[in-house]
Formats: sequence, structure tokens, C-alpha cells
Amino acid sequence: MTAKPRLLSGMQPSAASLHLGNYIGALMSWKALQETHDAFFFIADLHAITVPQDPATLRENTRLTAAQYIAAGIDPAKSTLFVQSQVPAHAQLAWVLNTLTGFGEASRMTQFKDKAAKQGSDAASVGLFTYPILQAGDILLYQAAEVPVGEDQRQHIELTRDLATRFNARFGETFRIPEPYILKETAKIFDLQNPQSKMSKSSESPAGIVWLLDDAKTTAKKIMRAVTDADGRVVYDREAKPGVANLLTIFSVLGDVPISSLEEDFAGRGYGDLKKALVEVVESTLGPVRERTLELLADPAELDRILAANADRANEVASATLADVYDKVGFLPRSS
Ligand code: ATP
Ligand code: LTN
Repeated sequence: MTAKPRLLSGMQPSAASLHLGNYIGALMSWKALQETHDAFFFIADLHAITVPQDPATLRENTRLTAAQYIAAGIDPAKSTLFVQSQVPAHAQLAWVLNTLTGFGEASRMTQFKDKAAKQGSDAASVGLFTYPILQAGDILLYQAAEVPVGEDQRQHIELTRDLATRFNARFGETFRIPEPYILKETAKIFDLQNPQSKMSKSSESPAGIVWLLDDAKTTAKKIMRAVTDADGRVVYDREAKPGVANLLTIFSVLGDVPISSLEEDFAGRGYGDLKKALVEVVESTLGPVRERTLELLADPAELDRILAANADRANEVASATLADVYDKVGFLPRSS
């Protein structure tokens, strides 16, 4: 039997709830990938403190995010599902990789430039600047072959590959060079009120974001009020009709029907009909996810126990890689 390829991905616990974009763009594919891969999925809480944050909220959001991973189908018995800060090797490897990264190289990361611009560059922390180096460490610790991420993360995976190649050349073969596994553009979900921008945890568009933990009524209201256009035809055209195209994408992915059959079914009917049917489809997917999340949160001690057991599993792999790195860079081992 050949071993399954190793895979790793993560999300920041930067909001209390994940949204429909995270569900369709990340969790649905992760769930499928855990069947064919030796998968590691984590909650990137070390990354979450690179922007101003509130400690009680961070702790709460970390549990909430873990519960939503599990509720969406990430099985902690199949995948290793852990909290980043519970595996100390992430911070330790990041330090070593910091010393191999050029200042100019780090300065070219576009996500930093965008996020720093939002905060004002004086307010941006050095942690935000070195965020991609911590991310490189996440991936390299597990010798991951594949990293499923959205297109916006491609540059960070390229940096990871460069750092791994550089380390291997300087100190000897240590890291596996990971491949990006860029999730399809068709899985990209846009804001219901502003269908030119992607649905995002940090956007300020309360009516445009479908949170996984919204109740059924709130979700229905958001879908019924989604921005469309004056044309009235249910046709997929991303350029000319972004609002309708977005609704069709969500329907197609969650209902598992091709967009062309939706166009046929709804030909000659209005957007109201499309939206009503979509409300049903979204609720039949998100309803059970929401209920399961609430069940898991009702027993936080059990949830924390699952996370601890998974962190132990992650730690076994991560600490072995870190020990090799420490040895290769020339640190004096502590005698036992
Ligand atoms: P933030 O606003 O804090 O950056 P986000 O909502 O954009 O958060 P990320 O934490 O950047 O989400 O991404 C987590 C995962 O969810 C990534 O794999 C990303 O590709 C996916 N994802 C995020 N938003 C969407 C979206 N609108 N459509 C599809 N996938 C998405
Ligand atoms: N930066 C990623 C989250 C993330 C990640 C990782 C993804 C942190 N470390 C390692 C894949 C592999 C994001 O914002 N989506």
C-alpha cells in the first residue's frame, strides 16, 4: 500500500463564524480531500494576533472555528485537526526561516502591502510583515506535498517553496517542496450586496455575508435581498450579471446541479423564484452544520480534549522536522 499524500491547510479564527465562501471555497474541498490524503487542518491563531485583537474573543473564536470545521465534515479521527499555538514548533521554525528570508523578498508580499495599507503602515506590526514566513513554517513542518488554498495565497506558497529550496541547498536535504493546490475559481463566492467583491470575514457588509451560524430566518432574508439586476433573466454571465451568477454558483455547488440545468429550470421565471429555491438549498446544507456546531459548543471540555489529542498527533510530526532543522543549522543539543 502506498502512503496517502500529505496535505495541509488552515484558516485564521478572525471572526466568530465562518461564512458561505469559507464553506464552499475551503471546507467542502477539505472534506473531500481528507478521504484521499493524509490531511492536517489547523486553526491559525498565531497568525490571528498579527492584527489588533481581543484575547477573550480570540479564545472564543478559536473554539468556534474548530467546531465549525468538525460540523462541516472534517473528521478529527481521519484528519489531524489542531490549533497552531498548541504545537510550539510552528513559532520555532518560523524563527529559523526568518533568518533565511531577505528583507526585500518579504517586502514584495502583496497581502502584507494590502493589509498594512488598511491599517496605516505605522500601525502595521512586524508580525504582520513576517506572516508569510510563519505560514511557510506551517507547511514545511509537516513535509506537506499539497497545500489547498485560494488564488490569493499563491505568492505565499511560492515563498515557501523558495525558502525550502534555499534551506535544502544550504544545509542539506530537509524539506519537501510543496505544490500549491489552487482551489477552483468556480468555488469563489461573492458578497450578496456587492457581487464584485468576494465574501470576506473582514468586509463591512453585514447584509452581504451569509454566516454559517446565522439562523435560518436571517439567511433567508439575506438571500431574498441579494443584489441582482434589472434584466430579469436567469442566465449565468459573470461580467454582465454578477449578482445572478453568484446565486447560480451557490445553488449549483450546494444543490449539486449544473448551472445549465438551473438556467433551463428557471427560464421564464423571475429572480424571486430562484431566490426562494436557493433559500431551501442553503438551509438544507447549513441547517445541519449550524446544529452540529451548537452541539459541539455545548460541551467545550470534550471539544478541547479532541483538539489536544490532535495537537499531540501534529506535534509528533512537527517536532521531528524541527529536531532535524535544529541539528542542521548547528544548535547544540541539550544533553538528556
Ligand atoms: P479575511 O477577511 O480574514 O481574510 P476571508 O473570509 O477572506 O478572511 P480567509 O481566512 O482568507 O477568509 O480564507 C480562508 C479560506 O477560505 C481560504 O482557503 C480561502 O480561499 C477561502 N475563502 C475565503 N473567502 C472565500 C470566498 N468568498 N469564496 C471562496 N472561498 C473563500
Ligand atoms: N494565510 C492563510 C491561512 C494560513 C494557511 C497556512 C493556509 C496560515 N498558514 C498554511 C495554508 C497553509 C489564509 O489567510 N487563508
